[in-house]
Amino acid sequence: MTAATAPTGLGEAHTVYLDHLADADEYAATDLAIGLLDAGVPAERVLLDLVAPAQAEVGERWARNEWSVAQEHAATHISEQVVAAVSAHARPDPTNGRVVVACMDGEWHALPPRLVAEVLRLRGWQVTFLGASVPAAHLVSYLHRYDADAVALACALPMRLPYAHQMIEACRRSDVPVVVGGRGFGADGRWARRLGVAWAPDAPSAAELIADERALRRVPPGQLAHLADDEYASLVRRRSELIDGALAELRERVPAARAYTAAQLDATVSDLGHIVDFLAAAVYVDDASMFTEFVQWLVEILGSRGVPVGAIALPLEHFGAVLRDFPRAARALALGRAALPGVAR
Ligand code: B12
Repeated sequence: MTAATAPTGLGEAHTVYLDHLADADEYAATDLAIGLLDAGVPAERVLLDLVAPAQAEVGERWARNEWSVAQEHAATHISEQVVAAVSAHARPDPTNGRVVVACMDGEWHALPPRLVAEVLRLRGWQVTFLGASVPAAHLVSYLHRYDADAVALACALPMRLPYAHQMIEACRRSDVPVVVGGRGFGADGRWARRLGVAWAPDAPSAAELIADERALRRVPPGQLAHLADDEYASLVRRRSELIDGALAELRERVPAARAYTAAQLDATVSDLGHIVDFLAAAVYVDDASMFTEFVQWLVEILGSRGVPVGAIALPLEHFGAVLRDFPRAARALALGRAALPGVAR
């Protein structure tokens, strides 16, 4: 791209940036971002109004099966490089305290909290970014060593919330205030409220919260009394048995499933695992809407890959029958089945 044609406004830049991601053109994407900085666009805007929405669009293209996993990986790698280039270009002087930003254990979506980390840095915080999947014990010992004023924890997948809760509690026990964020807590943060932890919808709100320690610590307690009924713990204990049972029934009722290749079998086991994990997480926060939202998402993902709705209906029916004595799981499964297209309500 020549200087004369380089976009200097974010609106126009968005489309061009996505084209660079589609072409896997790392240099062009980086030049575009740095060009915007040179044209006077603040670094925070480049991160949040260019890179972040482009990544969301990458996700939509993957979900619609327009982009392969390889194309998504290439695009994400480039966005990570762009974030690094923008931060290196800005290099703000730290004037505030120390913040650690990390992904929950088992969470591989490191780019969203990386954007949060860079925005905090731009706003004067001394930030250590620990990246993807940090084990709770290691995080806690790091917080002590680093003498952190706050920790920001990311969770992109609702099914990881039970683990997220363990990590939040571990940080709390070491008396470091916690703020959480990411799609995993629900678009309105309702599952963060359920866990009793401060939540920020985006990086600027996270920065404001962290600057106000009293607000960060003044959070209503979680509402998790229902966990006493042991339903969540039993579901977790029975995870493998549930997956094996659903797979056996699928093979019995759908002849084609008996001829699955190893890769198809792997994908099916992984999908069944996701169903059980989302169900367990919905039971953990006692909110069936988490499960119905997941079912609607799964219908779209599998539908765009030519997988019929029956492939979801069957395991939901199976789990419904096996878990009939689990009232909260059974309710979520019934609502999940009702959310399937073509199912009479
Ligand atoms: C890139 C990507 C990946 C990469 C991540 C690599 C990396 N380095 O980050 C990889 C390949 C690892 C991946 C894996 C998976 N992914 Co993925 N992924 C994405 C994608 C396309 C982009 C993520 C991103 O950068 N988003 C941009 C950020 C900026 O958006 P954001 O989350 O809204 O962030 C803002 C706020 O939420 C908030 N925020 C975010 N984090 C935090 C943290 C804190 C502390 C705070 C305060 C605020 C905050 O601030 C941000 C900026 O304002 C998303 C699509 C999407 N819409 O996000 C899917 C997406 C999140 N992935 C999805 C899925 C399903 C998966 C997999 C399960 C796929 C699979 N079958 O294996 C695995 C799970 C891996 C795991 N265990 O973590 C789904 C989740 C759907 C659901 N129902 O939950 C999505 C939504 C794709 C889709 N459209 O369906 N993924």
